[in-house]
Amino acid sequence: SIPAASRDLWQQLAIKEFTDKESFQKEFVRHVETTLARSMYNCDDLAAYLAASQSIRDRLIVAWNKTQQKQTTKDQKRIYYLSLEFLMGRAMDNAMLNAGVKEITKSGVDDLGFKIEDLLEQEPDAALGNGGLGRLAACFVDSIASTNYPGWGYGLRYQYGIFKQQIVDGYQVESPDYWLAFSNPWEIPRYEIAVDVMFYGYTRKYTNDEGKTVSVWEGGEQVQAIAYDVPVPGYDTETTNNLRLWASKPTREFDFEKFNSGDYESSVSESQKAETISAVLYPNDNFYSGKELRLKQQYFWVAASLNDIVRRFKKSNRPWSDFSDQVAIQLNDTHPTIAVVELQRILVDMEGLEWDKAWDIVVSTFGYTNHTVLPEALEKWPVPLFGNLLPRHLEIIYNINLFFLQKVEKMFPKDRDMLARVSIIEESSPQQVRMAYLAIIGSHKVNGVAELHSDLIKTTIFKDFVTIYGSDKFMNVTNGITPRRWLHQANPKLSELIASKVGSYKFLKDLNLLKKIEPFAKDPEFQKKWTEIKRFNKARLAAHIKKHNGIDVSLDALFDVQVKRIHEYKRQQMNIFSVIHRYITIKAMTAEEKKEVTPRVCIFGGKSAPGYYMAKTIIKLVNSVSEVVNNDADIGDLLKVVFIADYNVSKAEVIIPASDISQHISTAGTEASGTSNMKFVLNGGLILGTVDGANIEITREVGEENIFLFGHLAESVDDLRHQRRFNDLPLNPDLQKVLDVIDSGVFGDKDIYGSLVYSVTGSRDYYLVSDDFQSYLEAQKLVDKDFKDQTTWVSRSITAVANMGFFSSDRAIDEYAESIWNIEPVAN
Ligand code: 475
Repeated sequence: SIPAASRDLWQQLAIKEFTDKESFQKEFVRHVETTLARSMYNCDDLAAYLAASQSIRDRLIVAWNKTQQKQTTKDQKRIYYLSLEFLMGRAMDNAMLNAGVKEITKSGVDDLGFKIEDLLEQEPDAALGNGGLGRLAACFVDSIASTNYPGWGYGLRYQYGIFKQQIVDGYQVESPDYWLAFSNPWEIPRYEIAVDVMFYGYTRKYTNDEGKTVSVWEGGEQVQAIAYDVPVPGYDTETTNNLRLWASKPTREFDFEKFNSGDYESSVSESQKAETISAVLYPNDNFYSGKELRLKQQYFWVAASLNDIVRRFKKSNRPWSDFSDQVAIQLNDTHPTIAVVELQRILVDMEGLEWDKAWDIVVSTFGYTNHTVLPEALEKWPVPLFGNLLPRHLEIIYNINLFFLQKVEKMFPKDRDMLARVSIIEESSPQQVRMAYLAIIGSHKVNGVAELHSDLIKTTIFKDFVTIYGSDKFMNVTNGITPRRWLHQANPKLSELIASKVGSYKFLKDLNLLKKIEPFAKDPEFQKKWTEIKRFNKARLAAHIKKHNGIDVSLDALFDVQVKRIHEYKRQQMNIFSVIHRYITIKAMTAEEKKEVTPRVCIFGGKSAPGYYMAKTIIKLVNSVSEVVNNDADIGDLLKVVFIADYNVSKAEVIIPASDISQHISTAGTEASGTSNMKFVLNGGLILGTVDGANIEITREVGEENIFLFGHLAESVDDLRHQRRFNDLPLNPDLQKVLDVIDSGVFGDKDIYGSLVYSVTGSRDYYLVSDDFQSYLEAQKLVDKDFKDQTTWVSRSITAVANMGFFSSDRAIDEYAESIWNIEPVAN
């Protein structure tokens, strides 16, 4: 640190943030001419984007430094959010908004010959996530900063985020996401913050000086974790938190040895091997694939993060018993569960604590959030693979399991089945480590992400653990979304209109203030403006569709949107089947009957996991139907079908504000929460949905007259599946008609769709498409009818928005802070 005598000078020289247009412009030009080594003669939009970003980033860093200093001085308990995915999207618009410099920047670049909109378009998405889980983490870090909680995110700095999706001949084709190609102004590399992480090797026991038997783990391979810090600015506050992402690098020692032995080539190939750890995001959503590299990623990221957290704690010279008064760690799904074991290892093997003392600290530190009940998504690592990569961790898991099972045995003597059911080790061949069980046992709170989901985990997959621990350990925190990005940035006109009635933009921090627009739901003047804004947003999306799909869509048509990862449980197949039903119905109409049809644009978007055959077939069917329907002269504007390629966060920001109806139609009990449902309603669209996930709570808040619900309830799903499995139930007749049309070859060779058709017929229909089809079509009819009465429709839209306050991620974060993390905001 700087000698006292020089500190005054430092203080005088402290960086001043730009505060007006002129000072921004100075910074901008300085970055163009020095940082980028360009001039006014060769500054294109990309260079201008980079220079503007650098200027804003400098500002964030000043706020970031102040925040870190303040948080260190206050020394309050911090929350560390461990997530393998942070689906951040673009940073620039959000940074300008949160830092309150949007107007300055906009007019600043305007004077200099640039349009801010063009600059924003230059930024690649930070697409370090698959879908809901990753985007939730991004909303959460925004809210943690905006509500002034001291908190860090920890993740991996993937060189390649989620793949880019192209549609070729109707099929999804994947290509790499080169998001770092033009440098990333939003990260600060911290080469000095490097952590060595070990894999493989062996364990050894020895007796130390005090006569205690201790275990060591040694002889493994080392890789280095390098920190990259991404400032996370809060909205309308100086608080700027940190998202620390780790990248893998080879360790110097390792290279050096090889190099000295003359084996230069293999030393370089070792380096490449080390770098592959953080190279690529696994592109699966709601699906577990047991690849060794994935477990390596998990341990690499967890070990680096815990090392960082423990190092920070040790600086305070507190006793270990204070650890969980200073540190809360949230596990975003089971992906970071090895952290439970790593902390126990640090405390026992490295710091010499007694097992029980250490274990109390561990359990009071961790909380675990479950995001899915789908069995194919639950992580189970084969014991041989696990023990080879992390031998000491496996031993510790066996110990944790032993002590846990002893406790269970005492509670339920002679219940062998219970012991087998709850053991962390599944007795299959090979044996498997059940990560969700380890997460439950190692945490003081376990939560689901919407009420139904939290109830379901208590009565199904984690039932035995409720019996063992009691139900207080299990709770619900319904998901939320950040209104900054998902209302103000995505829909600035609607935000402005709302502000005109609320009296300010305070609703962006206190979303319950939306209630104030409810009295205007039937106000003709307000309705007119509301309608104009929806139309403006539809025109913006129509332009995107024209540009990328070459399809003309009418703004008078009902925009019907289903955008999310493609998955059988989300039932995009049911949606496209109903589109085909609509198509054949219209085709069979007389000219007179056609006059009564509500014109529709059916918009689909979403990526399939590269190895998910059924999801890929659904994409192909949507594109084939699009091809046929859009070119059928009998149909005209009555029906258009569009597949928007490469759905991502920045496309969502354009698509969501343009919807009249969005679909959230998962088989009841399968979608844990859903968060896009919240985004659509917040932007004035209504929902067509099943009684699933957060749809249920949205209904409670906005009123059942303002949502279109259909389908069987979660409680009947088991019965229905049973009946399908063991009885030869007839297929829904309307669905049969649709499948017959597909079979006729209208949408291309019927063999392409063979397995998709097969999956919804007879005893196979696991997601109950056939059972829900009738009620789905009826709900669709009601939508068509209701859309014709625009006055009522718009008042429903306004009423729904007015009642969405609950779904702010600020509320969700307050709930976590209060009932799981036990942390307080740092006063400004
Ligand atoms: C739910 N992803 C949504 C959202 O809580 C919910 C799982 C394993 C491996 C890789 N990715 C995953 C998920 O499980 C996931 O995204 N779950 C989603 O979490 C936030 O709103 O209903 O499906």
